[in-house]
Amino acid sequence: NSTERTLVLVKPDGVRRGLVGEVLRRIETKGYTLAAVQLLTASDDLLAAHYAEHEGKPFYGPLVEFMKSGPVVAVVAEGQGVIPGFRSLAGATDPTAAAPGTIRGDLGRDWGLKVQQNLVHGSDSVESAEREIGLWFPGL
Ligand code: DAT
Ligand code: MG
Repeated sequence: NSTERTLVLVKPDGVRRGLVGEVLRRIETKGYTLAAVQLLTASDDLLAAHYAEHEGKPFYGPLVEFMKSGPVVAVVAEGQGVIPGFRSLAGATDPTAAAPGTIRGDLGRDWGLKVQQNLVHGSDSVESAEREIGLWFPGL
């Protein structure tokens, strides 16, 4: 339970809907620290590397297209247990199934919703976090 870092992305739907501040507020009020924040539109190469584990799955193409559809906010958050802790704040992958109180559960919409439009990404392990931080923040 020592201090660790995770990569959070506010996805294009979250940026378009003006929810960047709300996501950062939840990270900060939980007690995590923001170590880096950047607004950018991701390239094909960056997204291919970021989502390499999902290459070949049926949702991979739509996922990458969606992630390129507008700017995202990339965040490095720091704190005790922040990797599972942020995933717990985010809630279940499918916003229609995510519990109330979570980012996806409170803010996800269920009309016309695609699963990839689930507002946020959070790293799922120490190894993924270090790999993803290196991709989105080279040199950090
Ligand atoms: P998570 O973002 O909760 O870590 P994941 O790593 O399994 O979920 O999948 C990455 C993203 O891909 C996820 O945020 C949304 C999309 N996705 C996952 N499963 C999907 C599915 N069955 N249909 C459509 N999109 C999916
Ligand atoms: Mg994942």
